[in-house]
Amino acid sequence: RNALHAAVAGVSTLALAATSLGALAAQSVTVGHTTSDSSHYSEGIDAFAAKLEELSGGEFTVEEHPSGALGGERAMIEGLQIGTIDMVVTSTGPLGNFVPQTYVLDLPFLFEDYDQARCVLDGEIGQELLDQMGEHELVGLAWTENGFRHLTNSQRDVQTPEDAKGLKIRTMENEMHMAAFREMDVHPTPMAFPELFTALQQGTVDGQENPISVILTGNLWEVQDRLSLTGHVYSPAIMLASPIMWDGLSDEEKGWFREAARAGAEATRAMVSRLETEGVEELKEKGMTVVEDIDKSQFQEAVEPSYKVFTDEYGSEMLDRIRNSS
Ligand code: EAX
Repeated sequence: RNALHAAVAGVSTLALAATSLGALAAQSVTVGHTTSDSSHYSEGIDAFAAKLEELSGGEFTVEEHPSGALGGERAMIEGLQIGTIDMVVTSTGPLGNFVPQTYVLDLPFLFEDYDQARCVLDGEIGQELLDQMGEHELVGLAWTENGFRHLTNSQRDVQTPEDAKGLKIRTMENEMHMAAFREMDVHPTPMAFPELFTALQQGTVDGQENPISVILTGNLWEVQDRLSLTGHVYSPAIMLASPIMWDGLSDEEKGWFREAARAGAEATRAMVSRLETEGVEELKEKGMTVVEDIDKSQFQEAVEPSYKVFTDEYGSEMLDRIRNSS
């Protein structure tokens, strides 16, 4: 009986040892983003984590840091370059400061709908832009999505560009977005996302613009009572990795990351699509006045001169390719 006991104890000790060896060997991957843990990015990171753990047999685990806990998007991208963060899900907001080729994606009214934007990003053009990341000490794993951006403010119902004139609007730290708002005689105030809620609460700015998911899951409806469904610009998002982590991976492991990132993007896009309608209803229930009847062509006309700001600096080749791709 003692011998049996000893044998059983031995087996469980062995099993324990194997488990802790496994745990030791598992590499934790830190992923940062600015949105909340109920957001479309978080949904994507959950799907990414599940897929990566499955493909790697538990070799990698994912540690999510939501709500800007690791900083704003620009600061996190810098973190990737110096290796203090392994991965980031970010909008293209500050990305053009690092990879100017991506500015083309931030032009207002460039994409007509989700299908067109997703198709371009999943095709040759999207792949070329992902590859560009490599020349700027970044690794582009997959395009994912933030969504079409809509305008909110605390002052008045905005239905036309005329209504928006004179408002102080927080924008992302993005030259193209700022140029577009300047053309509308709106005062753009660039700011990192983690500072936005307080700025709205304290009235430092009158409004901001973001996709429905961000307005809803970031609780911006608590400090903004008017929403205009302007859909003035498509906001791509990207899953980026640090080259410092990446260079330590084998080709097989890199393949797992890429495949998992695509699974993450799919989950994020599904949630963005769902909230584009359901989320607006929820925001109404939370007390926002929603201006739905917007003549987008008026806004489009108002921001049109910002295209020249872009082409003067970066030419029109990529722009033409995107336009011809639909
Ligand atoms: O990427 O800064 C922003 O308004 C972004 O849309 C947000 O951080 C999610």
